Amino acid sequence: MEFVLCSKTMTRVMLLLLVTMTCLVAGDAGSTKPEERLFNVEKLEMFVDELPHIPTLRGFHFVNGFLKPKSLQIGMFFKKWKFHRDLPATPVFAYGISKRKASVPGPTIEAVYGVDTYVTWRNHLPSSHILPWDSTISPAIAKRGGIPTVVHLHGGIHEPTSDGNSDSWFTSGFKETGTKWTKTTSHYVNKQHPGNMWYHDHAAGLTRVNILAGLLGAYILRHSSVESPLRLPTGREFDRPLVVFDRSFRRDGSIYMNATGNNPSIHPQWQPEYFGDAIIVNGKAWPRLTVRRRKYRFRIINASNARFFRFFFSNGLGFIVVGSDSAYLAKPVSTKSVLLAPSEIVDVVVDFSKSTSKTAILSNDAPYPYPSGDPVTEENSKVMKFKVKDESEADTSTVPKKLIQYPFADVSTSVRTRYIAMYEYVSSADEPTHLYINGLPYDAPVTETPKIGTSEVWEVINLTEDNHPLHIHLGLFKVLEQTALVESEKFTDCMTEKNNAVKCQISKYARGNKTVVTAHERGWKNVFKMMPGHVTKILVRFSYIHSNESYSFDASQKPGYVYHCHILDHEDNMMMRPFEMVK
Ligand SMILES: *[C@@H]1O[C@H](CO)[C@@H](O)[C@H](O)[C@H]1NC(C)=O
Ligand SMILES: *[C@@H]1O[C@H](CO)[C@@H](O)[C@H](O)[C@H]1NC(C)=O
Ligand SMILES: *[C@@H]1O[C@H](CO)[C@@H](O)[C@H](O)[C@H]1NC(C)=O
Ligand SMILES: *[C@@H]1O[C@H](CO)[C@@H](O)[C@H](O)[C@H]1NC(C)=O
Ligand SMILES: CC(=O)N[C@H]1CO[C@H](CO)[C@@H](O)[C@@H]1O
Ligand SMILES: [Cu+2]
Repeated sequence: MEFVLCSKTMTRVMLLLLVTMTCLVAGDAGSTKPEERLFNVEKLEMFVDELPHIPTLRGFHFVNGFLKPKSLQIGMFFKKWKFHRDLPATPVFAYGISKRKASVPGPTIEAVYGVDTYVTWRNHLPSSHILPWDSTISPAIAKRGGIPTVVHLHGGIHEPTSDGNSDSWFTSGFKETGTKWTKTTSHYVNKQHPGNMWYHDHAAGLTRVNILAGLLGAYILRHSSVESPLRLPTGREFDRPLVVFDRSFRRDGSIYMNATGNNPSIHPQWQPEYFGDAIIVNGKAWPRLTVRRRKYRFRIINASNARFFRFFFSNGLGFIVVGSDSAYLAKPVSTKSVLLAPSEIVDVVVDFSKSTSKTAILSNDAPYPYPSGDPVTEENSKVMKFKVKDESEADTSTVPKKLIQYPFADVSTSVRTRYIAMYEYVSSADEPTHLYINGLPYDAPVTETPKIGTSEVWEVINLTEDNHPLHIHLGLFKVLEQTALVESEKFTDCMTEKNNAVKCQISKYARGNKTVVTAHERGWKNVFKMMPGHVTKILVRFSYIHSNESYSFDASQKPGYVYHCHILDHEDNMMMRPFEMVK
């Protein structure tokens, strides 16, 4: 059985190596009942663990009072992690400066504007994975064993050779490297606008399992002359990243991922979307935090594989949104709820002096899959609890009426329009088998070559039933409008046959209702939710957003960049395309 499933894309030699690692895991799931071994998270008491402070690493240092570039060494280690007081310790892959200090999420890297940060990412992982993986979709297969990894700084504007291209993977000790690997140290120039990024694994076909295993962390870029005048809440206690993701566990504490694919004869393990039962914040399931009656800034990063979150407070407390994925908004936006797709970031201020009760539960009511899936359960409707202290106190932090106004950008700055169509393919049993952008797999030759320093309009056509968060490396974008397709079946038929939006007369179909882009999502972003059955028009800028200076590095180098769906299970199964910048 395993042999038949796995031999499809493998030689006998590779098979010998992989049989134990992959195929047996897949086979194992069939013979014993995995559900019997699942940990019932309903048994975990919520809000018993304190919200951890994630360790921080400075990506700069002071020499004689001057800020100087810093070189960091960050390893990937196999260790155990306590996700909850009453859950046995979980084997994870964690980033850190040593095995002992490695954490899930990994250390928060703090960088400052204009000071280069260099990171040598080192793979110290064992020879086999802690999660099942699917060799039929993974182009990253280490012939000599080991786990391919590569790190992408999400939201970063930096050279292609430091972008963590999916084919630039490497195994433990750099024993083996992917086809596009060039060097051991990544160079993050930090010349962009201040804001929130995150780093995570990006190995071809393995991203979903490597991130699920724990390989992710936050990266904050600060620019004090721009940010200090805003007087937002600052400091370790009042300005905190909240890294949120979902996981399921087995009774022994290990992370549970279904090892049987939805189309096992095609892909033995791959499933179109991973959802976990427990909601984890900064490495603890449903933690709690005691807060003072004042303002706090939370940089909320959605690091789930596929779960969307719509956050709101149980006691009606609101959010003041000050920034999105990587950039400040021009003006703060007050809202009672925020919808976050996988890998989207929202930067909010919460003023607990306005709380009318002693506790505020951060909650979630997004169906999964979003938007048409199951309603949330009791467990995944709760995220964490804030206990608000009684004493009122003076608060010198503010939320100014104006934040940071970046130069005006509209369609008039666009030099061309591209059509980007999202396709899902199904088996005869009507189960998803894989997803493509523009009808092409990731490894087909480059078709997009934007010019450095220009802006382009991309019309993203979602021909599937899911909401796909599109992420573009290097470029930032503004969402211009989302328009429903009319007679979408006719249009889909044409696209399925011709794969050409112009020939299929998109303008004839893209004239349905327009969905209003919420106020806090009108700033610069690097991920946005592409609604099913809609055309989403975005303005993509291939230069800095805060100045007209050209990139301080050569963006036209190989291997270029990528754009992809950030549902990791989709990205791994080919919903990703390369692009190369030209001068
Ligand atoms: C695992 O996935 C298979 C195929 O989709 C499904 O039949 C099975 O019920 C799943 N197991 C669990 C525990 O969800
Ligand atoms: C996080 O991102 C995942 C996938 O990218 C998405 O499915 C999920 O809804 C998001 N959750 C939040 C809280 O934004
Ligand atoms: C467009 O919006 C109107 C008003 O809300 C609604 O009546 C109509 O059904 C919508 N049309 C489509 C195609 O969804
Ligand atoms: C960049 O140049 C354009 C056109 O000259 C101008 O409108 C825009 O304000 C400039 N942006 C910055 C940040 O200087
Ligand atoms: C759920 C949904 O609206 N799906 C639509 C996605 O787009 C295709 C093509 O326009 C439609 O056929 C689907 O109905
Ligand atoms: Cu997707």
